[in-house]
Amino acid sequence: VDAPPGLLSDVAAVVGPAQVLVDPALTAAYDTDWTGLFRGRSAAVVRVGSTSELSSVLRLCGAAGQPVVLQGGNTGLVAGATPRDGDVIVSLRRLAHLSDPDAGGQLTVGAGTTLAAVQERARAFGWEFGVDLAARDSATIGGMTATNAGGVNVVRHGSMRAQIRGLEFVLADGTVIDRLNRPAKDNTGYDLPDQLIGSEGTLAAISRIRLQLVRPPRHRAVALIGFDSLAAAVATVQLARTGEGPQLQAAEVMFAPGLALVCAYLRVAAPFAQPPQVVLLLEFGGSLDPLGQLADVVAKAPGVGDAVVADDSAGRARLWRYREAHTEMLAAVGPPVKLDVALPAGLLTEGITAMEQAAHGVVPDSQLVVFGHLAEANLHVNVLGADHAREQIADAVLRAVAALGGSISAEHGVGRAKTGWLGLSRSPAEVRVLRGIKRAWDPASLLAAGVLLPAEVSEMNDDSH
Ligand code: 2HG
Ligand code: ZN
Repeated sequence: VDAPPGLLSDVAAVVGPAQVLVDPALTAAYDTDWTGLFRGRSAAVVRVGSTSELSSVLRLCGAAGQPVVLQGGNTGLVAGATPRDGDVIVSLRRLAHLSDPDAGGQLTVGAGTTLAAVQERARAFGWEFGVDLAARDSATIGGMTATNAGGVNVVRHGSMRAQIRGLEFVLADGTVIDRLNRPAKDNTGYDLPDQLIGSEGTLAAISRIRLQLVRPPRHRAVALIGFDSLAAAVATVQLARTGEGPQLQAAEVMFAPGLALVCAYLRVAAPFAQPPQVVLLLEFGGSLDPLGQLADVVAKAPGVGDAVVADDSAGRARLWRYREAHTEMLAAVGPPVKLDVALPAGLLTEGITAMEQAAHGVVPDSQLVVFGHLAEANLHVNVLGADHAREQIADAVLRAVAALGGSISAEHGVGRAKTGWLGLSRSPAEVRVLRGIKRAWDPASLLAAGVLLPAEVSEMNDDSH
């Protein structure tokens, strides 16, 4: 599918011909999602270099009725930034300028700034960014804002939403709205930046973000703790959250099968001689050395098998690697069916059993690799060995989660991959409101068409597809 005649040359006149890619060899990396499972043939990739270029490009596309997909680091896991055939991809990666933090720890960054660049700048000024995740070298702050990314420190600092003080954004018709430096208090109606956080590129293009940094803890310690039941690990997280003194920074869970695959993939020794069923990674940080606190938690926790602790940075990184390498490992041995669910806090064990039964009901010898953010009961469920039944596996597992009152997407978003199941987490009344919001922002429905909201015809029965 080609773009309307003349559109690409008009766009090239704005951004420069070198920033308009049409050669499939060059567009392939933008056309394909991170998992390699989703692909569209874009009409062009347009790499904008400033807010005003972004505005002009959206104005030209809008006037030509050209559908647009916004893309940052292309590390998303639900194909929210993947084009349909004929879409124009507007890449925001060149919007990568960032300011130094001010005395209060706020800084303004372009949407294309990577998470790693923000972390580095923050550190250089004695600050830290409150969100961290494994894709830090490629994931951009714009994409993380558009998806309200979570990551491993949500238990301490919240998700992206909690770090954002203001946004500059561009409407589908090219209008620029600057809500970057708004007053600390401002109750003058609907909060537009807040509506864009988690909108997955369907409402407007986020061009700049005002972030609030946090103070880093002076000392950190990480422990891997082995348990024979998930319930014991959950009880330990409760214990770890309640103490005074050093704060819980992360509480990540892994299970024996995933950990074994990670060790084989990384060619490293297992952390424990006797592999426990459940492994909890706890990180504490504080102005005082948290080792004592960690030892205390381990001593008081129920059903602890074994534990390893590190407080030097190399040792901490070594323990984190077991957890962070899960996604890479899965991509290498998969690609798996990727699901990202949240369960009601009290139903974790039951939820895992229900998800296993659901998957095995479709493909009896499929393998579930489960890990995730235990404090939020957010489990990443990656199903291997089910290539021929991806949709059916996803359907069965997500229905099992919804039946328990869980969310079908805890942090990765809905994208194109999960639209068919939106009705499992959102009522028809809610979906009607979401559609109204979409129409208000993007009346011609040119931004990320087919992302987040299922096709209009299914509105009558949003929980079936
Ligand atoms: C993580 O927590 C990410 O590492 C990715 O959300 C999870 O690969 C996944 O399923
Ligand atoms: Zn995650």
